[in-house]
Amino acid sequence: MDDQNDQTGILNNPGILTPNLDRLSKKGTIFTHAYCSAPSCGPSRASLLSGLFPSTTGVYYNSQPGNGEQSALSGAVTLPRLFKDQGYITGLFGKVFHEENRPKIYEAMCTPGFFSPHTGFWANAPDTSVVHFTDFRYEGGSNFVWGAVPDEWENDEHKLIDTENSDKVIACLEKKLDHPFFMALGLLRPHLPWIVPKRFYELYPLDSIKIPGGYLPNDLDDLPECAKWMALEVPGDNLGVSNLQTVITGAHKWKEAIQAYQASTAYSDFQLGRVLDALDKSAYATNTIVILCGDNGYHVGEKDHWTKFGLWEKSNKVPLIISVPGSKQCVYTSPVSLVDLYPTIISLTGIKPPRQKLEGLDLSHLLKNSDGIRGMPVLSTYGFGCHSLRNEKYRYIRYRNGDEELYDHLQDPYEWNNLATDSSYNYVKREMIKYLPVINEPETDHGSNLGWDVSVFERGYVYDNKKQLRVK
Ligand SMILES: [Ca+2]
Ligand SMILES: [Ca+2]
Repeated sequence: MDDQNDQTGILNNPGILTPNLDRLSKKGTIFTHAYCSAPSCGPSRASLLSGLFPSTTGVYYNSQPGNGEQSALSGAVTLPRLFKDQGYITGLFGKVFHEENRPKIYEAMCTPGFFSPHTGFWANAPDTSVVHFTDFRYEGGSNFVWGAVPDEWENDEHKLIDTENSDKVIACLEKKLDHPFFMALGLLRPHLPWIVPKRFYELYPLDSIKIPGGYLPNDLDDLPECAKWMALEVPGDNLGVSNLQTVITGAHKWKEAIQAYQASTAYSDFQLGRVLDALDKSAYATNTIVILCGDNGYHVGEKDHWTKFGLWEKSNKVPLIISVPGSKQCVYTSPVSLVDLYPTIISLTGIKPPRQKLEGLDLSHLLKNSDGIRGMPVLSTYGFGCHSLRNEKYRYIRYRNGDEELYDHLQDPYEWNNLATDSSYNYVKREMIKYLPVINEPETDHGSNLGWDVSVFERGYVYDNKKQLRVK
């Protein structure tokens, strides 16, 4: 699920309807504190699918290829390639890798007839002039739009792309397959644009929508300048958005945007349910491992920030469920990483490992023992030298210029109180710093569409009283 944050039923959010995530979680282990390696689609997926950290590969941004068939991943064998090379039927449907419109890459990794490349966020989306969409427009990001389409369109030529790709996976599960299979379905929603059938919007009447509990006015006051810049300027790949919170609240669209995001989660969950139904009815019901995950977290106003592209809890926390046939329901609460999936899948399937040295940890022993220990803080990275570490109690953030944040999650789950300048916590910082990556590949390509000025951390910035950044 693309851009699915922790606003799900499985992560204890009353009123958020994800019946199919709930259903899957009853047949496996739910990881209540799972985090991406990078709070952005491309580098997160590159890390998950290669088993390597962004700081090792240098794949930090969406503009960089992250599919393993190109040089940016240093020839790492990606998960689908690993299974294909060892005789599995291998299928990729929708947004699995981030790059759009690269059918040749999917073709190279997949069994003929078992793929449907990522064709972009607007694929199959209706003309916005045809149906009623929000009147919110933001020139900084054409994706930032939402609206409902008629329910009946789902059954005819107006099928949305996630419905269409789910149909393709269902059709594969109805086939008699003469080899074991590895299949990945990349659902686009709840990524923008939030275009889903009307009935999903109707689940959340506008007057039921609440401002997020994690929002605190003036939350940024105790942050270093780099963090303020990251919160307000969104060094964000494809949006180029500046101070989106002010724009959205100024247009009185905060609750409407949250409604659209929640409706998109519900739609994506519905597609998951259709695939799970097909699996349950198939010949593979009792011998298939199912893994459900997001690729990055998502802010809807917390820290005056929208989307992902940050090093806080909200940007990095994702849903993760691993369901192995015959396993019982289990809840694991210590932090784990999506980079752990590669070694875990190897362990669960018995497939031979790739040539690259995997950097995640095998979680398979935790599936039966919720008291087991992963043993290391989880690393998330956004940009060269900008890291975040999360253990059971603390989140420590360190930017490339040395700026820091530290939060005590037992006392402060929303990360409101930055403890980094309190010397009584120096021992915590010293312990965390040991786990920062030793290798930090340079930013070989920070891309023309990033809006990310690589020198921002070195130059030093100040804010004026309108929260606009000015060079010192
Ligand atoms: Ca994403
Ligand atoms: Ca604060």
